[in-house]
Amino acid sequence: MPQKKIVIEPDPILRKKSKPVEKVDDELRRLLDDMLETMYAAPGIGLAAVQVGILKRLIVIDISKDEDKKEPLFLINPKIISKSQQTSTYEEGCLSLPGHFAEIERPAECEINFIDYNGKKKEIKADGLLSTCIQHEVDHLDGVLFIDYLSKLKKDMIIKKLVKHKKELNKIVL
Ligand code: K2U
Ligand code: ZN
Repeated sequence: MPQKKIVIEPDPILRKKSKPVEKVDDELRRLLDDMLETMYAAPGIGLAAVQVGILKRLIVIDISKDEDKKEPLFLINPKIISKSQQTSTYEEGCLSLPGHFAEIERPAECEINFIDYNGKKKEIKADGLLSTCIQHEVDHLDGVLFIDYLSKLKKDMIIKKLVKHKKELNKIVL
């Protein structure tokens, strides 16, 4: 399955709201498989469809550390239905903001409902890194990036560096 190109910030598509999926069929499963392959190759532990330029409410996640014991999660039309009062802080990164990391505080636990790879409705509770990753990815589906939780100064500095990074990349490609 072909890996897909990851959209790098700043890019207007990363600020758009993704649309719900109407039908879970083989074509959608092929897209989910391509997203998962793209995520593993990056490497990353999560990826939202908008990060490969597709405005559908689709997320793939795999926080398993063991290369041989992959445990992918496919989230179709995920909806966060509850978040804990208690918070936790993780150093977050993002494949669309390569090389930038920041400590981000989020609700420690969350509960989501979604449709799975086979079209079945599911509901799970998450804590730890999985909870953080789910919230990070659902943010993507609503056009929100982790840098939006930083001070304007820090956010503008990261975007300025990414603009320079993209110019350098374009020089190499052209
Ligand atoms: O949106 C993304 O690019 C997914 C992030 C996943 C992530 C979300 C929250 C906290 C940490 C990571 C990418 O996988 S970033 C790459 C990465 C991988 C492992 C740990 C930290 C960052
Ligand atoms: Zn991200």
